[in-house]
Amino acid sequence: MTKDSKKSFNKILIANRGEIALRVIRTCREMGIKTVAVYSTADKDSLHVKFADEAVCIGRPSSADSYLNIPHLMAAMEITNADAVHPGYGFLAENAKFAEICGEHGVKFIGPTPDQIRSMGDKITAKETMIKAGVPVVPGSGGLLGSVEEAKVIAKEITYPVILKATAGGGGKGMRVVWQESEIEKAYNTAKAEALASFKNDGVYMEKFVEEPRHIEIQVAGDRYGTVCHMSERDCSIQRRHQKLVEESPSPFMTDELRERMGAAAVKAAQAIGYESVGTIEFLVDKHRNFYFMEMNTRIQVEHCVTEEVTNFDLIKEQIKIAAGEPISGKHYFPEMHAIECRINAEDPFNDFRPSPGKITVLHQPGGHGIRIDSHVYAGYVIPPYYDSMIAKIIAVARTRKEAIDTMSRALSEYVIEGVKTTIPFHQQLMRNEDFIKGNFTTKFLDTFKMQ
Ligand code: MV4
Repeated sequence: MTKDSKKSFNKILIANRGEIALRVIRTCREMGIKTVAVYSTADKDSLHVKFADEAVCIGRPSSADSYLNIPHLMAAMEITNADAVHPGYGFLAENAKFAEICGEHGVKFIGPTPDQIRSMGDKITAKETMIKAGVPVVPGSGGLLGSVEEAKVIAKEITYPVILKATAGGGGKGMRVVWQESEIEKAYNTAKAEALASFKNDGVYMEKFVEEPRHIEIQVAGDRYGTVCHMSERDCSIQRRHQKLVEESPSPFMTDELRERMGAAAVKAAQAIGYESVGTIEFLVDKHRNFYFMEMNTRIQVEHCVTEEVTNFDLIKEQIKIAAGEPISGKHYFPEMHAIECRINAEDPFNDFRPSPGKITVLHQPGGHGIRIDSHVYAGYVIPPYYDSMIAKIIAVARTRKEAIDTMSRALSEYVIEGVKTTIPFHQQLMRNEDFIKGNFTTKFLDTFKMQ
């Protein structure tokens, strides 16, 4: 740490595991902030445990007993005297109750306030807030559906196809597309049952179904003084069953004019809830370049790295500084490079992406010009079966999209992982796919993609 830089926090506890725990540790070290890792017994040999200044075991392998166990985490904060907690993504990152409990115990939650988390957690409330703020949303029921009869009336008004969504949902659970009136009763009942089972809340609402959209999201940062800036977009259309596999910035579908409009809408969205942290506004974009607010992610995301690479900006550092009360610059950031991220999962792309946990016997990670790898794995590491299967993110950066694809292809050809199956062959084939190379893809792309 340089002499004149101000220390925001003394010690940050990272309530997470894997590559994101390591990512936070790296920035903390650069800022001169001490770190505490927490780990389950399944993660005792994990790199985040070795690289943190201190480490505390918080329980058995299952997430409920460890990374989701609030009393265990609070005890770890108390015994290590941490003055802030970084939740990473997943686990408790968007748990308003956890953020609230941290505050009550004098530990700063590095993220938005509990109220800000809550205001985006319920999708109908979020949508109402966006309508009031003048952010475009997909036309629909406006509120909860009270009956199948009501669903039929509204569907007739907005015209088929329509989509039913859980108000407590997000990320695809409890969603049903309905193409004609004869299907609506069954779809309504199953959407409600799925919502109840997944979220203990059976509230569903309806929207016009946007066919073959792109998923384009805008990174934003806001501070406690009301300043919000937008920081380029990410195209996350390459998804499989609502799991992103590849993200890039800028979006090949973007124009300078659309970026200005979506950026302005994203700023309005964040300002509407007084957002103070880094966050993401997700939009659906149709073929005519109409864009619609989908949801807001009130956390740092897996794919934040592509934004860091195209804007040359450390988003974790910004997130920590905002939490410490520092003002942001207020200027918007535009992509100056092209970055593509491939998620390397321990999954078999030749066998329906089945998880492939186990020991990594041989490992060679690529490097060279334009390559960044964020990963917690090493040769001899055992991938536990209890958590998600992402083991690395590889990010290629270049001046143009074509060069970024070429750099990614080259790096993937150097990648050696033995002992477990990985998604590397999938990414190699994708980088050679004609439609991908042309930037000609929507969220439907992977439905028809076949491994050779
Ligand atoms: C939609 C949609 C089409 N029309 N809403 C999927 C996850 C959740 N965040 C919202 N999702 C969608 N909402 C309307 N009105 C299509 C999807 C969707 C999707 C969105 C982004 C990325 C991949 C997707 C895959 C299938 C469906």
